[in-house]
Amino acid sequence: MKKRVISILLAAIFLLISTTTVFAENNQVKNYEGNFLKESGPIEITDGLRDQLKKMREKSASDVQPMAEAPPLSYLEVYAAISSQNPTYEYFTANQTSSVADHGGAEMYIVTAELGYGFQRHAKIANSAFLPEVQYQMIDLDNDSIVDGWFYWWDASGYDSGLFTYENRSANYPFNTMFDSIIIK
Ligand SMILES: [Ca+2]
Ligand SMILES: [Ca+2]
Repeated sequence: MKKRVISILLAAIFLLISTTTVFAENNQVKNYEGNFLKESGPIEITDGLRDQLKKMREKSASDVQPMAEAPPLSYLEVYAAISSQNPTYEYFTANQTSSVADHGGAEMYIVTAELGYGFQRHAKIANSAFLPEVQYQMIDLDNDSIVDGWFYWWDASGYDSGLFTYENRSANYPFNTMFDSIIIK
């Protein structure tokens, strides 16, 4: 009787562990519903971002991962901004602390880039409530259709300026949190 309880318990624990492990995904896209981002054209992977992501990936490749398990976050940055006032993407470098362009107007979206998989994404501007995520797009560095990282578009429409902050927490071990911020002028 006791043995049976233990084996049910073990099965339950196994199920819990196996269902909480996040696996790497194929080709993922979510499209924004409005016109503004569609009309503004696709976002680019700048040479700077590509170099940084490749460097990070080589570094983390030495940490052995179980097959197909989604890798934890190893890189995260505020990557670009676009707004009615500045309707082409302004790309930020990794160490930039403020936008160069003056953003704002009826619509404004801020794009974050990250390598690995997170599950607790929080973006804010000027101490706002959490901003809604309106679009995402996978980053596939080696064209094998397995997602390496993500762009997320955060809706900051209605704000004229302020400190934009973004953090995310890894979906798998070691569940690390990464953070970045930039001042939007
Ligand atoms: Ca890939
Ligand atoms: Ca502004």
